[in-house]
Amino acid sequence: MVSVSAWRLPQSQSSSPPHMTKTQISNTFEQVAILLELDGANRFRVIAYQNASRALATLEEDLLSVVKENRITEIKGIGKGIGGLISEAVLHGSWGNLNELYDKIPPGLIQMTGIPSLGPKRVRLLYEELNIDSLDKLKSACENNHIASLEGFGSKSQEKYLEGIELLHRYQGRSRMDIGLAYGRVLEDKISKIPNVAKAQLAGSARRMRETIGDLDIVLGANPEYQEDIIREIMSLPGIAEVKGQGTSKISLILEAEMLADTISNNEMDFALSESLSERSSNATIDAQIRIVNLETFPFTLAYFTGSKEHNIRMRQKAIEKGLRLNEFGLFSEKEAGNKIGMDAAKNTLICNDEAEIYKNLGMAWIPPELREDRGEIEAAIQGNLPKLIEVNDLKGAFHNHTTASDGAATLQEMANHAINLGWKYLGIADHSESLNIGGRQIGIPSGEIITQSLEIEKLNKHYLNENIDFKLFHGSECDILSDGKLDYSLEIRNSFSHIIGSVHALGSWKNRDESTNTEFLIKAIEDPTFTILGHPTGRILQGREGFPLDMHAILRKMAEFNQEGILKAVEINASPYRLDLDWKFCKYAKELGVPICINPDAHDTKGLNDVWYGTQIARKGWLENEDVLNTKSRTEIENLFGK
Ligand code: DGT
Ligand code: CA
Ligand code: CA
Ligand code: ZN
Repeated sequence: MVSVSAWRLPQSQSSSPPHMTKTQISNTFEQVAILLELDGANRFRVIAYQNASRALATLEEDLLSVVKENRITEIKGIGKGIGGLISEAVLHGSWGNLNELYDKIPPGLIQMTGIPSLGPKRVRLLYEELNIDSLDKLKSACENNHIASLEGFGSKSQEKYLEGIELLHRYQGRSRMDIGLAYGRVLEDKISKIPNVAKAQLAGSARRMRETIGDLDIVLGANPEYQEDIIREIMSLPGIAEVKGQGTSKISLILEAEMLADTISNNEMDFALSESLSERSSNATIDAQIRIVNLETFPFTLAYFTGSKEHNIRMRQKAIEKGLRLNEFGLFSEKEAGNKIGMDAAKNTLICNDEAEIYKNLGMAWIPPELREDRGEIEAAIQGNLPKLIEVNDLKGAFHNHTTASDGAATLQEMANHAINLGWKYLGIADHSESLNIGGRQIGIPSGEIITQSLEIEKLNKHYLNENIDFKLFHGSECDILSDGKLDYSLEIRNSFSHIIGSVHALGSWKNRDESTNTEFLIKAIEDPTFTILGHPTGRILQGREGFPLDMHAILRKMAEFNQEGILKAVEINASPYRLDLDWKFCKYAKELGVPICINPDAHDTKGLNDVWYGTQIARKGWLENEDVLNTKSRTEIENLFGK
């Protein structure tokens, strides 16, 4: 079975040869053979790597000696070229130019080879003929009967591929934030409602709002006498696909979509939890671990399993500095505990009623879970200058949204009405620009047709004015950044828009170029006087494809220069849970440089606007406050910044 995540060449773990083992090299060559096939390479090259992989897997001798004694090509199935690669891997831990091959092949193609009945040759065919480079595209091609007509494929193939995709989704390692949180919040809610559960709270990466979630961690506090009954109740919840383990203090489960059948209410997540969530997660499963503790222990266990591991390690250091020991059971005197461990050591813990009291005992303010990544939050909590994090209700609008004029599913008016219902004061429309084609179909608005949208927007804005509706549409464009860094459309057309979201869509040439070239071209685009906001900066799709290489720090520094001169250049957090790009790790840097961040839903229908909730969580994770985010500003401020 082929792994479904992007592949990477192994890195040496040792400071002297052998840098790679037989198994590592054998597995790598197996991957190389698949990558070469996906790349359409000569059949003999593919076979050469397959043979070499097999030869290494069955080699009994010590590989380092064989290499040192120059006998590698004496092994049957290993020729000169591959022999050289093996020596290099063993002696130096490097891989010749295999890197290029690994970088070149879209991860989506590799994922597709994970479908049992779909080999690399056919994947390549589907890519060449139908431009299918992801599981999602394959799925929709199957559902729309586009594959049956290809030579060598039939409707049977389509059925098998759909089954295969289903299988892959079920066993994929991590979940996107939207799916993970949906499961997490529902499970938390259902457990909270079980009789005699005093407290149940989601911890782990889900509480920290990571963009993807490995497994769910729930901490449950209850009186010991009730715990047995509570465990029995949990085991009878709907949507448990499998029980991986069950003890008196810990349960490990695999959850499936049935758990989401009745959606939760009375929750801040309602903002984002739309019907589409259960659709999105229909074929995904997720692991969950539930820890059951006494009420006195609850805050310590919650803090511990919220993590991150890096944050916990720093917290423990802070405790040690005070002669204390901190673990998931308590905070207590190091001296008294001596060599006792776990619960036993924590018997005489300081009483903490909640997390805030734990932090207080260590001389800190309570740290919001999003920040617990050891990226300066401990220092800030000691100095009392933690950021006051932005909230979704601080947003007054958003600037990157599509309508039926390009590839959106809702009309201008429908989008505007939904924005008004959200309480927003403005909405920026940014449909795709002329040159955007997908699979040969034009998606973008041709130059000659922009005027139609422009007049429509003008008309609606007049209506809002006349009716005293505190709302305005901004007419922008999501303008393609072409491969040489030029912007799509003529200067005259670009000047007619209120704002330009500059986005790279044709990723091919960007993915095949090095970081510095990409950075240079992107800076060229940013320098264009009409450029306002950088859209989905790296083009990544979470769990789908990596973004193109880019020096994000350099990009942000360039933007900072403009902002210092009073010229707005902002970067978006694309709030779609599929993207969440800009990555949160760059937000703090942008903030420090004074580069405004814009939380943009990139909505393609009305519900899509709600995705700003996810973008806001990522902004919080990136330390952002109200004032760091462009779309918290008033309409007048925006008009001034856009200069129109
Ligand atoms: P995930 O599940 O991969 O998305 O990420 P987390 O952060 O939820 O990680 P997980 O589920 O392995 O563990 C939950 C938390 O438990 C983690 O954030 C910190 C804590 N934890 C787990 N293992 C260790 C450890 O070895 N040392 C420390 N200090 N904390 C740990
Ligand atoms: Ca976890
Ligand atoms: Ca876990
Ligand atoms: Zn876009």
